Amino acid sequence: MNDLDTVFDDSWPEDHRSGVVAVVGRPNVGKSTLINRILRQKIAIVTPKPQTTRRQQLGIYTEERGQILFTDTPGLHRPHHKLGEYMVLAAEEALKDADLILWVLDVSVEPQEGDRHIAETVSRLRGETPVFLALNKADLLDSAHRQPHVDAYAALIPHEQAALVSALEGSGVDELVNDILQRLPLGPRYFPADQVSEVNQRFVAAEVIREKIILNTEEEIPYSVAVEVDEFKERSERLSYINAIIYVERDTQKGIIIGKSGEMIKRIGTQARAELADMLGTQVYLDLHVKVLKNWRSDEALMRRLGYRLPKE
Ligand SMILES: Nc1nc2c(ncn2[C@@H]2O[C@H](COP(=O)(O)OP(=O)(O)OP(=O)(O)O)[C@@H](O)[C@H]2O)c(=O)[nH]1
Ligand SMILES: [Mg+2]
Repeated sequence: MNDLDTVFDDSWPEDHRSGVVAVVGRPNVGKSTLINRILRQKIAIVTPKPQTTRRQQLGIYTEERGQILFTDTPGLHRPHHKLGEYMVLAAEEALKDADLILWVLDVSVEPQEGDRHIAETVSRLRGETPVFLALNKADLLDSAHRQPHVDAYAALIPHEQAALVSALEGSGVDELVNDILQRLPLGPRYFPADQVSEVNQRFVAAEVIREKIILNTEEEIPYSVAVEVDEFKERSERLSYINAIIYVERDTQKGIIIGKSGEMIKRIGTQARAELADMLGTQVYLDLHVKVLKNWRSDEALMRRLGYRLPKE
Protein backbone atom coordinates (compact mmCIF):
# COMPACT_ATOMS: atom_id res chain seq x y z
CA MET A 1 0.00 0.00 0.00
CA ASN A 2 1.48 3.40 -0.93
CA ASP A 3 0.97 6.74 0.84
CA LEU A 4 -1.92 7.76 -1.39
CA ASP A 5 -3.87 4.65 -0.50
CA THR A 6 -3.38 5.44 3.16
CA VAL A 7 -4.79 8.92 2.71
CA PHE A 8 -7.86 7.62 0.90
CA ASP A 9 -8.40 4.97 3.55
CA ASP A 10 -8.59 7.69 6.17
CA SER A 11 -11.78 9.18 4.73
CA TRP A 12 -14.89 10.10 6.73
CA PRO A 13 -18.63 10.30 6.00
CA GLU A 14 -20.33 13.54 4.92
CA ASP A 15 -22.12 13.99 8.23
CA HIS A 16 -18.85 13.71 10.16
CA ARG A 17 -18.68 15.97 13.23
CA SER A 18 -15.66 17.40 15.02
CA GLY A 19 -14.59 20.05 17.49
CA VAL A 20 -12.69 21.05 20.57
CA VAL A 21 -14.05 20.19 24.03
CA ALA A 22 -12.49 22.01 26.99
CA VAL A 23 -12.53 19.75 30.04
CA VAL A 24 -12.50 22.02 33.09
CA GLY A 25 -13.28 21.88 36.78
CA ARG A 26 -11.82 22.03 40.27
CA PRO A 27 -8.55 20.20 40.96
CA ASN A 28 -8.96 16.49 41.68
CA VAL A 29 -12.51 16.02 40.36
CA GLY A 30 -11.37 13.47 37.75
CA LYS A 31 -10.83 15.41 34.51
CA SER A 32 -7.74 13.46 33.48
CA THR A 33 -9.25 10.14 34.57
CA LEU A 34 -12.29 10.85 32.41
CA ILE A 35 -10.20 11.64 29.34
CA ASN A 36 -8.05 8.54 29.84
CA ARG A 37 -11.24 6.49 30.15
CA ILE A 38 -12.73 7.94 26.96
CA LEU A 39 -9.52 7.34 25.01
CA ARG A 40 -9.01 3.89 26.60
CA GLN A 41 -5.40 4.87 27.07
CA LYS A 42 -3.44 6.76 29.69
CA ILE A 43 -2.52 10.05 28.07
CA ALA A 44 -2.62 12.16 31.23
CA ILE A 45 -1.19 11.40 34.65
CA VAL A 46 -3.63 10.89 37.53
CA THR A 47 -3.03 11.05 41.28
CA PRO A 48 -5.19 11.39 44.41
CA LYS A 49 -3.63 14.83 45.03
CA PRO A 50 -5.00 18.08 43.60
CA GLN A 51 -3.16 20.14 40.96
CA THR A 52 -1.68 17.15 39.17
CA THR A 53 -2.25 18.42 35.62
CA ARG A 54 -0.24 21.57 34.92
CA ARG A 55 -0.79 22.29 31.22
CA GLN A 56 -3.34 22.00 28.47
CA GLN A 57 -3.10 18.56 26.99
CA LEU A 58 -4.87 17.27 23.92
CA GLY A 59 -6.64 13.92 23.86
CA ILE A 60 -7.97 12.86 20.46
CA TYR A 61 -11.04 10.64 20.28
CA THR A 62 -11.86 9.27 16.84
CA GLU A 63 -14.68 7.13 15.56
CA GLU A 64 -16.43 6.67 12.21
CA ARG A 65 -18.93 9.48 12.84
CA GLY A 66 -16.61 12.08 14.28
CA GLN A 67 -13.53 13.27 16.09
CA ILE A 68 -13.48 15.00 19.47
CA LEU A 69 -10.43 17.00 20.52
CA PHE A 70 -10.53 16.97 24.32
CA THR A 71 -8.39 19.58 26.03
CA ASP A 72 -7.43 18.43 29.51
CA THR A 73 -6.70 21.43 31.74
CA PRO A 74 -5.24 22.17 35.16
CA GLY A 75 -7.86 22.43 37.89
CA LEU A 76 -9.28 25.94 38.26
CA HIS A 77 -8.30 27.31 41.68
CA ARG A 78 -7.17 30.51 43.37
CA PRO A 79 -3.45 30.67 42.61
CA HIS A 80 -0.83 31.40 45.29
CA HIS A 81 2.23 31.67 43.05
CA LYS A 82 3.25 32.18 39.43
CA LEU A 83 2.95 28.50 38.55
CA GLY A 84 -0.63 28.56 39.82
CA GLU A 85 -1.31 31.64 37.73
CA TYR A 86 0.07 29.85 34.70
CA MET A 87 -2.14 26.83 35.39
CA VAL A 88 -5.31 28.86 35.78
CA LEU A 89 -4.55 30.83 32.62
CA ALA A 90 -4.03 27.58 30.71
CA ALA A 91 -7.50 26.42 31.79
CA GLU A 92 -9.13 29.78 31.00
CA GLU A 93 -7.56 29.86 27.53
CA ALA A 94 -9.00 26.42 26.84
CA LEU A 95 -12.47 27.70 27.79
CA LYS A 96 -12.24 30.49 25.23
CA ASP A 97 -11.15 28.21 22.40
CA ALA A 98 -13.75 25.49 22.86
CA ASP A 99 -16.70 24.37 20.72
CA LEU A 100 -18.16 22.80 23.85
CA ILE A 101 -17.30 23.12 27.54
CA LEU A 102 -17.34 19.94 29.61
CA TRP A 103 -17.37 20.97 33.26
CA VAL A 104 -16.42 18.03 35.46
CA LEU A 105 -17.75 18.04 39.03
CA ASP A 106 -17.42 15.73 41.99
CA VAL A 107 -21.05 14.78 42.60
CA SER A 108 -20.16 12.65 45.64
CA VAL A 109 -19.83 15.84 47.69
CA GLU A 110 -21.87 19.02 47.84
CA PRO A 111 -20.91 21.94 45.56
CA GLN A 112 -17.93 23.79 47.03
CA GLU A 113 -16.89 27.42 47.11
CA GLY A 114 -14.44 26.54 44.33
CA ASP A 115 -17.31 25.36 42.12
CA ARG A 116 -19.16 28.66 42.55
CA HIS A 117 -15.98 30.46 41.62
CA ILE A 118 -15.72 28.33 38.47
CA ALA A 119 -19.36 29.06 37.62
CA GLU A 120 -18.38 32.74 37.50
CA THR A 121 -15.30 32.06 35.38
CA VAL A 122 -17.18 29.87 32.91
CA SER A 123 -20.06 32.36 32.68
CA ARG A 124 -17.60 35.16 31.98
CA LEU A 125 -15.70 33.29 29.26
CA ARG A 126 -18.21 30.96 27.62
CA GLY A 127 -19.82 33.32 25.10
CA GLU A 128 -22.32 31.19 23.15
CA THR A 129 -20.50 27.94 23.83
CA PRO A 130 -22.69 25.07 25.07
CA VAL A 131 -21.89 23.75 28.55
CA PHE A 132 -22.28 20.09 29.55
CA LEU A 133 -21.88 18.98 33.17
CA ALA A 134 -20.14 15.67 33.89
CA LEU A 135 -21.27 14.77 37.41
CA ASN A 136 -18.36 12.47 38.16
CA LYS A 137 -17.57 10.00 40.94
CA ALA A 138 -21.18 8.80 40.80
CA ASP A 139 -19.87 5.47 42.11
CA LEU A 140 -19.32 7.18 45.50
CA LEU A 141 -22.82 8.63 45.63
CA ASP A 142 -25.36 7.01 47.94
CA SER A 143 -29.01 7.07 46.97
CA ALA A 144 -29.99 9.57 49.72
CA HIS A 145 -27.66 12.25 48.37
CA ARG A 146 -28.21 11.55 44.70
CA GLN A 147 -31.06 13.92 43.86
CA PRO A 148 -30.07 16.77 46.23
CA HIS A 149 -26.53 16.81 44.84
CA VAL A 150 -27.64 16.57 41.23
CA ASP A 151 -30.06 19.45 41.78
CA ALA A 152 -27.46 21.57 43.56
CA TYR A 153 -24.94 21.13 40.75
CA ALA A 154 -27.52 21.71 38.04
CA ALA A 155 -28.34 25.06 39.68
CA LEU A 156 -24.75 26.32 39.37
CA ILE A 157 -24.94 27.40 35.74
CA PRO A 158 -27.24 27.28 32.70
CA HIS A 159 -26.29 24.11 30.82
CA GLU A 160 -27.58 21.91 28.02
CA GLN A 161 -26.89 18.57 29.54
CA ALA A 162 -25.94 17.02 32.89
CA ALA A 163 -24.74 13.42 33.01
CA LEU A 164 -23.96 11.23 36.02
CA VAL A 165 -20.74 9.38 35.24
CA SER A 166 -17.97 7.41 36.86
CA ALA A 167 -14.66 7.99 35.12
CA LEU A 168 -13.18 5.31 37.36
CA GLU A 169 -15.70 2.59 36.60
CA GLY A 170 -16.89 3.79 33.20
CA SER A 171 -20.61 4.14 33.85
CA GLY A 172 -22.34 6.82 31.78
CA VAL A 173 -19.20 7.62 29.81
CA ASP A 174 -20.15 6.16 26.40
CA GLU A 175 -23.48 7.97 26.50
CA LEU A 176 -21.77 11.24 27.40
CA VAL A 177 -19.32 10.90 24.51
CA ASN A 178 -22.20 10.16 22.16
CA ASP A 179 -24.09 13.26 23.33
CA ILE A 180 -20.98 15.44 22.97
CA LEU A 181 -20.43 14.20 19.42
CA GLN A 182 -24.01 14.95 18.44
CA ARG A 183 -23.64 18.52 19.74
CA LEU A 184 -20.46 19.31 17.78
CA PRO A 185 -20.60 21.01 14.38
CA LEU A 186 -20.07 19.20 11.08
CA GLY A 187 -16.36 19.16 10.39
CA PRO A 188 -13.37 17.17 9.16
CA ARG A 189 -11.14 14.66 10.85
CA TYR A 190 -8.26 16.85 11.98
CA PHE A 191 -5.89 14.08 13.09
CA PRO A 192 -5.22 10.56 11.75
CA ALA A 193 -7.56 7.99 13.27
CA ASP A 194 -4.81 6.26 15.23
CA GLN A 195 -3.43 9.38 16.93
CA VAL A 196 -4.57 9.92 20.54
CA SER A 197 -2.34 12.78 21.66
CA GLU A 198 0.23 15.21 20.36
CA VAL A 199 2.84 15.19 23.07
CA ASN A 200 6.31 13.82 22.45
CA GLN A 201 7.97 10.96 24.26
CA ARG A 202 10.14 13.29 26.33
CA PHE A 203 7.09 14.98 27.80
CA VAL A 204 5.38 11.65 28.47
CA ALA A 205 8.47 10.36 30.26
CA ALA A 206 8.77 13.53 32.36
CA GLU A 207 5.10 13.31 33.34
CA VAL A 208 5.33 9.64 34.34
CA ILE A 209 8.31 10.46 36.58
CA ARG A 210 6.41 13.43 38.06
CA GLU A 211 3.42 11.18 38.74
CA LYS A 212 5.57 8.73 40.71
CA ILE A 213 7.04 11.61 42.72
CA ILE A 214 3.57 12.96 43.57
CA LEU A 215 2.42 9.49 44.60
CA ASN A 216 5.42 8.92 46.89
CA THR A 217 5.74 12.30 48.59
CA GLU A 218 3.70 14.52 50.87
CA GLU A 219 2.89 18.12 51.75
CA GLU A 220 4.63 20.70 49.56
CA ILE A 221 6.87 18.29 47.65
CA PRO A 222 4.38 17.20 44.94
CA TYR A 223 3.74 20.84 44.09
CA SER A 224 7.38 21.95 44.22
CA VAL A 225 8.67 19.46 41.69
CA ALA A 226 9.29 19.88 37.97
CA VAL A 227 10.80 17.20 35.76
CA GLU A 228 12.79 17.74 32.63
CA VAL A 229 13.93 14.95 30.34
CA ASP A 230 17.36 15.89 29.20
CA GLU A 231 18.11 12.95 26.96
CA PHE A 232 15.89 10.30 25.40
CA LYS A 233 17.61 7.81 23.16
CA GLU A 234 16.57 4.53 21.66
CA ARG A 235 19.84 2.70 22.12
CA SER A 236 18.49 -0.33 20.29
CA GLU A 237 15.12 -1.85 19.44
CA ARG A 238 15.05 -3.21 22.93
CA LEU A 239 16.57 -0.49 25.07
CA SER A 240 15.68 3.16 25.66
CA TYR A 241 17.95 5.47 27.63
CA ILE A 242 16.29 8.30 29.54
CA ASN A 243 18.16 10.93 31.51
CA ALA A 244 15.93 13.20 33.61
CA ILE A 245 16.40 16.03 36.07
CA ILE A 246 14.03 16.50 38.99
CA TYR A 247 13.90 20.14 40.07
CA VAL A 248 12.88 21.14 43.58
CA GLU A 249 12.70 24.50 45.31
CA ARG A 250 14.88 23.92 48.38
CA ASP A 251 17.79 21.84 49.64
CA THR A 252 15.61 20.11 52.23
CA GLN A 253 13.29 18.95 49.44
CA LYS A 254 16.25 17.56 47.55
CA GLY A 255 17.10 15.50 50.61
CA ILE A 256 13.57 14.15 50.84
CA ILE A 257 13.42 13.18 47.16
CA ILE A 258 16.72 11.34 47.43
CA GLY A 259 15.73 9.80 50.74
CA LYS A 260 17.72 7.85 53.31
CA SER A 261 20.53 6.05 51.47
CA GLY A 262 18.85 7.00 48.21
CA GLU A 263 15.81 4.89 49.01
CA MET A 264 13.19 7.34 47.80
CA ILE A 265 14.74 8.15 44.45
CA LYS A 266 15.25 4.45 43.89
CA ARG A 267 11.58 3.75 44.52
CA ILE A 268 10.52 6.60 42.21
CA GLY A 269 12.92 5.33 39.56
CA THR A 270 11.73 1.72 39.80
CA GLN A 271 8.07 2.69 39.48
CA ALA A 272 8.68 5.12 36.61
CA ARG A 273 10.90 2.68 34.77
CA ALA A 274 8.32 -0.11 34.95
CA GLU A 275 5.60 2.09 33.51
CA LEU A 276 7.82 3.58 30.81
CA ALA A 277 9.04 0.13 29.77
CA ASP A 278 5.43 -0.94 29.44
CA MET A 279 4.51 2.11 27.37
CA LEU A 280 7.55 2.00 25.11
CA GLY A 281 7.71 -1.75 24.72
CA THR A 282 11.44 -1.69 25.43
CA GLN A 283 13.65 -2.01 28.44
CA VAL A 284 14.37 1.36 29.98
CA TYR A 285 17.58 2.60 31.49
CA LEU A 286 16.54 5.54 33.65
CA ASP A 287 19.02 8.02 35.02
CA LEU A 288 17.57 10.47 37.58
CA HIS A 289 19.22 13.57 39.03
CA VAL A 290 17.88 16.06 41.57
CA LYS A 291 18.67 19.77 41.40
CA VAL A 292 17.57 22.79 43.40
CA LEU A 293 16.12 25.75 41.51
CA LYS A 294 15.39 28.08 44.37
CA ASN A 295 11.70 29.08 44.50
CA TRP A 296 11.22 28.35 40.80
CA ARG A 297 7.42 28.44 41.12
CA SER A 298 7.56 32.15 41.93
CA ASP A 299 10.16 33.08 39.34
CA GLU A 300 8.94 33.64 35.80
CA ALA A 301 12.39 33.28 34.25
CA LEU A 302 12.94 29.89 35.91
CA MET A 303 9.42 28.82 35.02
CA ARG A 304 10.09 29.68 31.38
CA ARG A 305 13.19 27.52 31.48
CA LEU A 306 11.01 24.64 32.58
CA GLY A 307 8.49 25.29 29.80
CA TYR A 308 5.77 27.07 31.80
CA ARG A 309 5.40 30.27 29.83
CA LEU A 310 3.05 32.96 31.01
CA PRO A 311 1.74 34.94 28.01
CA LYS A 312 2.98 38.40 26.89
CA GLU A 313 6.57 38.04 27.97
N1 LIG B 1 -14.24 6.99 43.08
C1 LIG B 1 -13.88 7.67 42.00
N2 LIG B 1 -12.68 8.26 41.96
C2 LIG B 1 -12.34 8.93 40.84
C3 LIG B 1 -13.21 9.04 39.73
N3 LIG B 1 -12.60 9.79 38.79
C4 LIG B 1 -11.39 10.13 39.30
N4 LIG B 1 -11.23 9.61 40.53
C5 LIG B 1 -10.05 9.76 41.40
O1 LIG B 1 -9.88 11.12 41.73
C6 LIG B 1 -8.49 11.45 41.85
C7 LIG B 1 -8.16 12.63 40.94
O2 LIG B 1 -8.27 12.24 39.60
P1 LIG B 1 -7.62 13.10 38.42
O3 LIG B 1 -8.09 12.51 37.13
O4 LIG B 1 -6.15 13.25 38.63
O5 LIG B 1 -8.33 14.52 38.67
P2 LIG B 1 -8.10 15.88 37.87
O6 LIG B 1 -9.41 16.58 37.85
O7 LIG B 1 -7.46 15.63 36.56
O8 LIG B 1 -7.11 16.63 38.87
P3 LIG B 1 -6.07 17.86 38.56
O9 LIG B 1 -5.24 17.45 37.38
O10 LIG B 1 -5.28 17.92 39.82
O11 LIG B 1 -6.89 19.08 38.32
C8 LIG B 1 -7.73 10.17 41.50
O12 LIG B 1 -7.39 9.52 42.69
C9 LIG B 1 -8.75 9.36 40.71
O13 LIG B 1 -8.54 7.97 40.77
C10 LIG B 1 -14.49 8.40 39.81
O14 LIG B 1 -15.33 8.41 38.90
N5 LIG B 1 -14.77 7.73 40.98
MG1 LIG C 1 -5.65 16.27 35.78
